[in-house]
Amino acid sequence: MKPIIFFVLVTILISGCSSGQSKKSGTADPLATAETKQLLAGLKAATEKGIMFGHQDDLAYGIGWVYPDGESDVKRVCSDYPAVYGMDLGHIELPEPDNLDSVPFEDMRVFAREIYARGGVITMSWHGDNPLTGGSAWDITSDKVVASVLPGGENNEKYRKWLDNIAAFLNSLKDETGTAIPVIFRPYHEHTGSWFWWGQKLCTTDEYIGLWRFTVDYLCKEKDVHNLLFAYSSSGDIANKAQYLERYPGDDYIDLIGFDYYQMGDGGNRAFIDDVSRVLTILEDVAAEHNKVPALTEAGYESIPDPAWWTGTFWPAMKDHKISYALVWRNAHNKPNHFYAPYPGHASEKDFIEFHNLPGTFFQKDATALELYR
Ligand code: BMA
Repeated sequence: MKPIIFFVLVTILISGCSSGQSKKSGTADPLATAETKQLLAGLKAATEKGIMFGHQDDLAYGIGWVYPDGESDVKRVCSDYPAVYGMDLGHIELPEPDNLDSVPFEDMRVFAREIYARGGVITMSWHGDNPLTGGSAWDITSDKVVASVLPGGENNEKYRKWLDNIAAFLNSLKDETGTAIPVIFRPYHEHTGSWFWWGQKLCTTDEYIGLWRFTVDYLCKEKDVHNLLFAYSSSGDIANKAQYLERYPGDDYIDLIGFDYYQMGDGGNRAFIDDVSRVLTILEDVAAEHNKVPALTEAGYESIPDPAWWTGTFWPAMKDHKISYALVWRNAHNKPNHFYAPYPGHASEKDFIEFHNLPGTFFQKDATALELYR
């Protein structure tokens, strides 16, 4: 055998063995339900075809309305729901009947059923309160919070109870046949910034990774939650792969990877396109190496002051990248100008319809056709 052929054969054998041995292609939770596993496979396959559009609290409220059945600002504008629906679990840990933005958890349960029935994707973030001080997620007065909730810490028992409340809610998400509804769970987000109690300057790398692993292990192994895909998402201030991965909990704990990036101020269109595109390249690189699904987990331009932002800036920032979805933040009904998707009458309405009609953007009708759960 010629040395070169021998070398090629050995290389093929080694790479075949290593990918066969690793559990990288499975879900972080090995006991994830069939539908949850299928969702991960469905997201991977769809990423090759286009980018799904997501909107936070899409069904809960919008500009001038709160909680009526079937409403959605996105649908009001383009006659189609988003493909991805964001919700937030903040305050379920306490527990309270409504989340931190006044959305009743009972309503979220109904939304989850509707979304799953039409083949949409659900992702839940968690702006959980500060378990040490009793303040909000943004209370950064102590850098001992994460240490206090880890095993051995003074708040570990309390935190287990908080996770019990999360587990009970997630386990209650069922369709009409009793099948658990899969959810992309995205806790401890924007951790490369220092504005949440789990942020960069508020805990060490080991503590942050410990928090993730404790949470995943506790939910999946002790509370039998098996309808979750886990998403790791940094803030947008990412310079390189090493920084992105500094606090990565490990391939066995993560299914999706992403980052959050907002356009601030006027005239920053070029900077948004360049920056988002640059970090998406880093993300795609990490996703390929770790066999994870990449997504722009939060994005937007508050109140969308540029009428052509959707096709002129948002789409150019991501169009050359293979990512699963891009989710814009909520349309607050009680916080003036705090909205990220258009509503009927908004100046960017027409451009958003064009964005919806692009072959590369997927909304609910496309997601239904993609059969992500089958
Ligand atoms: C922030 C704002 C807040 C909100 C929080 C959690 O970005 O929208 O008003 O409470 O997200 O949804």
